[in-house]
Amino acid sequence: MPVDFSGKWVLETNDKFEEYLKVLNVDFATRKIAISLSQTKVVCQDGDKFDFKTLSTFRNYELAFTVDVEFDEHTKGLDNRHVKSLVKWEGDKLVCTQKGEKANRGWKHWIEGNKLYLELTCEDVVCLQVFSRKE
Ligand code: YOG
Repeated sequence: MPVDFSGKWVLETNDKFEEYLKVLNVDFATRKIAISLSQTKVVCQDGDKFDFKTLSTFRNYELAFTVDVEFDEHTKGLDNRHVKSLVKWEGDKLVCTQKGEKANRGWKHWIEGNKLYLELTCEDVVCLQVFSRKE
């Protein structure tokens, strides 16, 4: 059975998120709000087609893509940059590289047990978010 990320996931732990925001040049006030937020990930997967919604009371972010197809991503409402993104499978991990102004930027998603993991990387900073299934 191939992996299926579909579902509603709620953030449980968020290690080094503020460091990640800092390296993206997110200002102090926004960082303080962002680190206090509960985040929900709503994922719809249809084979290699994905729709990710990251929801919070402060801002929402939506990203739709197909694996192995490069696309232009505007991180609107986040750090507001334009990057060229490409998502690939590495085994059962979904690995995104975000080419642009910031070096070594990207993310990885995987599932282990009943948890969804998200590793967010920029330059030398790695943030680890762990989500558990909602309802
Ligand atoms: O997810 O790219 O799941 O798109 C936010 C990190 C915070 C306010 C999470 C709002 C970027 C602004 C999305 C939080 C932080 C902070 C809820 C990460 C930058 C500025 C939207 C992401 C991928 C993988 C799918």
